[in-house]
Amino acid sequence: MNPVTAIARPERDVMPSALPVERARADFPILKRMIHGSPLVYLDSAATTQKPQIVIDTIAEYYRQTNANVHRGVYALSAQATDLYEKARGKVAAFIGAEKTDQIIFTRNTTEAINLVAYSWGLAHLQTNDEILLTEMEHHSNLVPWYLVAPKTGAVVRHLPIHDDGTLALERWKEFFTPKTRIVAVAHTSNVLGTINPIASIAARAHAAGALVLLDAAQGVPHAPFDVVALDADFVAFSAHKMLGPTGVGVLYGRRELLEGMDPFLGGGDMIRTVTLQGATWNDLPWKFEAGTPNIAGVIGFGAAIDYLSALGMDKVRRHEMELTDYALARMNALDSVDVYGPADATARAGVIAFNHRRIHPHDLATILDRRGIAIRAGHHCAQPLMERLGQSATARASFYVYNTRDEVDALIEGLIAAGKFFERNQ
Ligand code: C6P
Repeated sequence: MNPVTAIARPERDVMPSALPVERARADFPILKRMIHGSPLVYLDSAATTQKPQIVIDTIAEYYRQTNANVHRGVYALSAQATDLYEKARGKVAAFIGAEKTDQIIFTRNTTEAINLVAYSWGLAHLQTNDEILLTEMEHHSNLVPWYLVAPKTGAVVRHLPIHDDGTLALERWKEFFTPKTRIVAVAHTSNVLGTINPIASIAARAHAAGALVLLDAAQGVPHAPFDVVALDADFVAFSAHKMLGPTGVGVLYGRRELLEGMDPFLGGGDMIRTVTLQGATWNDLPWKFEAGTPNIAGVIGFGAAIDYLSALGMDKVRRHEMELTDYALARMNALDSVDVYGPADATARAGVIAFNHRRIHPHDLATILDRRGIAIRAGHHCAQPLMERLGQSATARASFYVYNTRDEVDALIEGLIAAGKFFERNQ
C-alpha cells in the first residue's frame, strides 16, 4: 500500500458518540500539558487514567477540611471522615450492582484484591490435586498469586488456551475444566488483546460443576455498565486508578457467604473485634479484610470518580470507546506496516489495541511517538505468557478513555506513518 492510501481516512463514519468529549476534556487539567512542544495525546489509560478536577479537588478538600482517622474517633471530624469513607463504599456497591455495601472491600489495587482471595480462600479450601483454571491471556496479577498459593496446597494451575484471534478457546473447556477444578480465575477484559470474555457463560459452566469464579475486572469495570449479579461472579477485583480515581485504592467484591467464611488476609488494627493475650476475633464484613489505616483520602476521591463516571453514563462511555476503537482499528488495518492483535470486531473488544510495527521495535516506536507528545505503552504489559502465545517479546499498545478523540487517533496514525518513514531513511 502506498503512503497516500495509508493516510486516507476511512469513510466508515459512525454516529458521533453521545459522550460530551470536548466538555469532558476541559475537566482534566493534565490534558492541557505540552510534551516536547506538542499537545499531550494520552493513549495509555489501560495503565492508568488521568484524573478530573473534581477528583483532585475532593482529595484536597478532604485534607483541608475533614482529615482524621476513620472508625476510631468519637469526635466530629473522625465521624465526618468515616461517613465520607463509608459513603464511597456505597457508591462502589451501587456502581457494580452489589446487593450489600459490606461486600465491597477496599484494597490497595486489583493485585492485592486477587492476592486476598488466593491466600484467604485458596489456602483454606484448596487441597492436593485440586485445580485452578486460569487462561493464557491473564495479567501477572491473576497468575502469580495462584502460582504462590498452589504449591502451598498441592493444587495445580491450568490455563485455558486462546485462539489466534485473541478469543478464549471455550470449545476446549472440557479438556481444561475437570471435576477437580475448584476456581476459575479469568480476566473480564484483556489488557492486551482488548477481548471481552463471555463471563456469564463461563460462570454458568463453572457453577454447574460447583466451582467458583473470580473476575479480574481491572479493564472491565471502568469501561462499561457492570453488574456483578447478572454476571454471577463470586469475586470481582478492580482498581480505582483505572477509572479516573487515585492510585492506592482497589476493590474486592465478594459473595457474602464466601467472604464470611474466609479468614482475614492481613492482621492489625480495625479488622478485629477483640484481642487478648491468647488470640483475637474478627470484625464484621467488610472491615475484617481492611487491616490498618486505609487510604481514606483515596477512597473518598474514588467516590468522586464514580460520581463523575455515573454522570457521564457508563453506556455512553462504552459506546464512545467502541466507536474510537472501530475507527482506530480501521485506520491501523489500512497500514501495511502494522500488525494488530486481538478480535477484529470493535463490539467484541474494549478500547485497548496492542500492535506492532513490522520494522520498528515497540520501545523505539513509543519513544518516537513520545517526541510528538503521544503517550503509548510498549512492553509485555505484565502478560508474558500471552506474549509467548503471540510469538512476540513485546508489543506497542494504545488505549482509550472518556477524554480521547478521533483527532488523537489520527495523530497516532500520522505518528506511525512518520516513524516508518524515519526508520526507512535511517537504515
Ligand atoms: N494493568 C496495564 O498497563 P493494579 O496494578 O493492581 O492496579 O492492576 C493490575 C492489573 C490486573 N489485571 C489487569 C487485566 C490489568 O490490566 C492490570 C493492570 C496495567 O495493562 C498495568 S501493568
